[in-house]
Amino acid sequence: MRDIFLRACKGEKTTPVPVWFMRQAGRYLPQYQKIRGKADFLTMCKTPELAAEVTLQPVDILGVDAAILFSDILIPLEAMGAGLSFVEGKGPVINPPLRSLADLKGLRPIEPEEDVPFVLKTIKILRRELSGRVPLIGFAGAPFTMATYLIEGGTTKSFVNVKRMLFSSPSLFRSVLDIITKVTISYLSAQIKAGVQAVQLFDTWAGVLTRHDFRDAALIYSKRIFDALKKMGVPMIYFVYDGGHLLDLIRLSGADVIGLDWRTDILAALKSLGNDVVVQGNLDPCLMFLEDERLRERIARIIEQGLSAKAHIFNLGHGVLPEVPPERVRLAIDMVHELSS
Ligand code: 1CP
Repeated sequence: MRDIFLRACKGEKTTPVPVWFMRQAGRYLPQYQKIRGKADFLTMCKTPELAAEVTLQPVDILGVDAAILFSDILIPLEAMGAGLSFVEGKGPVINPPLRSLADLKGLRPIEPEEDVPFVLKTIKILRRELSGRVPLIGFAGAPFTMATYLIEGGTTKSFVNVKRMLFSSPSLFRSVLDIITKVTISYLSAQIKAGVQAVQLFDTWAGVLTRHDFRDAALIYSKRIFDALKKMGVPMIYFVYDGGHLLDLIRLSGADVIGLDWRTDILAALKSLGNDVVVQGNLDPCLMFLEDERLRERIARIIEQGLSAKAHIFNLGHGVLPEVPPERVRLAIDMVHELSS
């Protein structure tokens, strides 16, 4: 197997540097669009053959060094009893949103084998199909980010409902985080038992918190998840989007790898993290539109900075944009390999 991704996760400086991209499966790929044209997004997630097929597309087409399970962070919320849908042009919707103790009582813990068997089946298909190629990454949303979707009922710009609950009903909010944390531990354990070789916890919205609130409402729950999974022995990645002001706290999470968005240079991030850490990132997804030579310079700069960390996994600072031509993505991956060899 091409194992540079797993070796880098464990702290080895590899040649070349491994690369994979968040949202590497998705709308920018015509091969994805073709399948998506026949099935809606939730059906794709729940049909193991389709989910496995789109997971493999970037491995086959782009030459990435890791596959990431095709699913969504919100899938376990549905299994917990929340009403989940993906509305065309609008994104995820949770209806009704969680606003009271009575709403919380409607949520239950999950038994992954019974409640999300399709995820585990997808993983088993993928391990078979990937054998001898690249490792498979599993994932989940971190508790604060999951709570945001539950309480806001979907995407938000103001975070007014989730923050209002955090500040005005702290004990209710803690109960929401507790149940999500419990579910996430059993969900990720099941993914690992089914065969994923690394896990990433996505904390997409925790960056809206002050340091004080991040510690109380995000970090301790994410840390609980990492502490519980540590004994399973697979590398764990923590990605907090827009978390530049939180890096020294993120370092305390217990994750093996820290994901960085593009706002903080790797060298600046290492001042807060210390150099004895594995980092993942952090090309601005919009730089993929640059002409070749400028793109090469930007990639070279990130690889150079990554050398100051214990080890480096190349990635974008957030997901691949739907507007990016697949040839650009392929070119960027080739450049990472070439420039770090
Ligand atoms: O075809 C479509 O219309 C669906 C678009 C889509 C896709 C391709 C959604 C809806 N989710 C996904 C896949 C997905 N989501 C993956 C697959 C693996 C890969 O990376 O290739 C992963 C890891 C996610 C994780 C995810 N979902 C996150 C965390 C990462 C991030 O982007 O910050 C979040 C916040 C979500 C929620 C979600 N699901 C879908 C969308 C469009 C969103 C974001 C909505 C928002 O901005 O609030």
